[in-house]
Amino acid sequence: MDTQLTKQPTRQPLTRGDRLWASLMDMAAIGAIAGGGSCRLSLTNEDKLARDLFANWAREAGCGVHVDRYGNMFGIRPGRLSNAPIVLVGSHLDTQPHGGRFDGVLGVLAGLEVIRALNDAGIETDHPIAVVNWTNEEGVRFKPGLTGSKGFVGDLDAASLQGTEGADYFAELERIGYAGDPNLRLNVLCYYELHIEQGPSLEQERARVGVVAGVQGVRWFEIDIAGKDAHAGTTPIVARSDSFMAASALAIALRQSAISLSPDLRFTIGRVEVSPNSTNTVPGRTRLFIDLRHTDPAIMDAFKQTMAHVIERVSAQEHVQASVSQLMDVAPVRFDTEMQARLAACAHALEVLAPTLESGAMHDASSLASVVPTAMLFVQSRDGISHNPREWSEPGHVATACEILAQAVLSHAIGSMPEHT
Ligand code: HGY
Ligand code: MN
Ligand code: MN
Repeated sequence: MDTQLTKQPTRQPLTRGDRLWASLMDMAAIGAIAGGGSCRLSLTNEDKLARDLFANWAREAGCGVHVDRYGNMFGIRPGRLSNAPIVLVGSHLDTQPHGGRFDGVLGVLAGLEVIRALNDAGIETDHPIAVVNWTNEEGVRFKPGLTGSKGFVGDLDAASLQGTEGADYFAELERIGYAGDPNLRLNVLCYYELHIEQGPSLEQERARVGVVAGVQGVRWFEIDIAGKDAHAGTTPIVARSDSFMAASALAIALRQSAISLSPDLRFTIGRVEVSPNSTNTVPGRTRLFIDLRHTDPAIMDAFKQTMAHVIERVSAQEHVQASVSQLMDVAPVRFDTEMQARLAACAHALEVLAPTLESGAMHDASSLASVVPTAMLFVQSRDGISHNPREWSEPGHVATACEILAQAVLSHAIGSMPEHT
């Protein structure tokens, strides 16, 4: 039972949770999949439709819409001081293949709701406020993930961008009409990201929202295993150089290594490519894609060393050649403590419990935190489920979080702290 049901905000909220919810559901209809989720892989036609809808909404809200070299979209609401740095708020519209309706989308549309609400209230701010849609946060179609936000902060080697199905990132931007201005630069005061927790903590604490202290580090690797294509019927097992069997032995051995290193080390193989992918051919090539996460880079360094030894041992025993490459490295981040305090103060002013917690999931805020003061607010996820069509957050929780976000953003944009600090 939600402990805040008995306490109602003492004043009229600035934002409209019903309007935000309606926009969430309208956006969810683009790329809708069975089970109530959405599939909008970055730079696909579904992503284009979502971008078009977001751009229309932003223009209707009086924003100028700007696109940068990486396809990041910025809806900018002017402030009184046109040269003042921008208060930036947003997240991503791209999804996982079996994505939910809230991961990323909530942060973009809550940012839009903040702008809509300021328009309704006739509030003019000193600083401009911009809502952003970052490109390819999920990293499904192109590696690395966090592509747009990494590009924005200058932490991306564009030449290293890889299309997982061979697509070309910049050609796809061109194809969907979102090849932006390579010279676009924004002067950002600070960045807020509202996101679903994607984990169980807030539900366990019976809290609607939580202030995020930091995000664990994330590294992606590819292990490319070369064996030998062979006939399934005529080749004795002992005579094979079977890349898939080697991959299987590696996967189990590496998982055991991860468990032995640290119970908090998150080791995942979510993508495997087997070639030639034919039932009656012993596969000559298998590629494993690893997602590794921990708050301590030294633990991930230790795993990397162990992985090299395990690959050497298994390759010898399975008569294959294997190479490993690192596809992404997102350092652990700590968010701005003053901005965390603002979020907590805004929650307090609404008489809402807002515990502090760590993020197991990665976010574009990890990129922004390297260049500007950054903070995140989480909304409770039912059963902690995400990257799954069953992802769900309560409308009341979403409305509360959006109101807190609006108050925090406004406190920067008009240059004053909320009460109760
Ligand atoms: O992978 C993540 O943690 C994020 O949800 N894309
Ligand atoms: Mn996300
Ligand atoms: Mn995600």
